Amino acid sequence: MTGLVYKSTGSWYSVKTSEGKMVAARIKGIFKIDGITSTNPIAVGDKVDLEWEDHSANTVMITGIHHRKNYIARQSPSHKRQHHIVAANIDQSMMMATLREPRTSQGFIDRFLVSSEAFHVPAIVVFNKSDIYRDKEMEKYEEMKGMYEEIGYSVFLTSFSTGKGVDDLIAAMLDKTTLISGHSGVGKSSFINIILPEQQLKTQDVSGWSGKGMHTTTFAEMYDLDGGGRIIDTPGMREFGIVDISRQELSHYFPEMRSRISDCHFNNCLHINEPGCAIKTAVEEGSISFERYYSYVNILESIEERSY
Ligand SMILES: Nc1nc2c(ncn2[C@@H]2O[C@H](COP(=O)(O)OP(=O)(O)OP(=O)(O)O)[C@@H](O)[C@H]2O)c(=O)[nH]1
Ligand SMILES: [Mg+2]
Ligand SMILES: [Zn+2]
Repeated sequence: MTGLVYKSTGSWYSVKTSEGKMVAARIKGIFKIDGITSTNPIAVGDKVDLEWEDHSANTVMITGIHHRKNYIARQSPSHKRQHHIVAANIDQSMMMATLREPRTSQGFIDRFLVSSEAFHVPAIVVFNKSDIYRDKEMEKYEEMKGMYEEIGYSVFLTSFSTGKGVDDLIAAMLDKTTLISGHSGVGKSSFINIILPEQQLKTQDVSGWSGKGMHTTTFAEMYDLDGGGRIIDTPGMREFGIVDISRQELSHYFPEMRSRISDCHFNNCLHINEPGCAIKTAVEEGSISFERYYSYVNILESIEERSY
């Protein structure tokens, strides 16, 4: 019997069997997958082999894991040297950002985009809570929309309070497995409550909003979409720790840099102060956004600081 993991809460997993039944599963034995150390051997989206443990109690044992098409991992917040696999076998990743309550920085968005590029998962960017944007946030949104669309990312403006932009976003998820990520309080669970009203996930109390983020969602969980496709809600995160990218390859994960790297004078150019750097020239000419270059430099420095 095989199954698909819909939720992982640590030692127990919710798995939908190939017959369409939701069961509680545990791991049998020790799993070592692809030689990577992760804090969670099995993640939401994994396809697994199952054996019945207790038929009447609906519990099963996970006895094997199928090859992953892909996965998204980030640095475990508690053990920096370990990976935390957020989800496996996904078709696209959605960065849910807000420009107010809370404000998502471009640095955070760019780290997420770099990570998606590195894991070969197409990414889209959503700016939610448009109903509370003032002129200055709308200007910022227009600026970021232009910047991201120019380099190939789709950008959406939504409000889950008014319903603005929701239909377009739903259309972009049809027949795909989409992973939603973003800070706590941006509206990830609210979105799922809109598209799957029967779920009614816990969301943050409006009156309790402190600007700090209380992480209402505590575990990643996958849901089936009515029209086909799946969506994975995740707990909000404060920072996005990038894993396994070397300084040398970082610029390959910036689409606007990738196409220009071969024009740099040195083939190991890090695009900082090397002579004949095509990336720096493009930034000076305005064909690469300064803000994106700034994110690049920041991420590069964070890789350098890592001593392992
Ligand atoms: N004004 C406004 N509030 C929104 C919108 N979308 C969601 N909210 C509110 O924002 C708060 C946080 O929403 P959640 O859906 O719980 O956020 P989350 O991203 O799931 O947060 P975590 O589970 O902590 O990661 C709730 O009070 C929502 O009602 C929106 O478009 N506009
Ligand atoms: Mg949530
Ligand atoms: Zn260069």
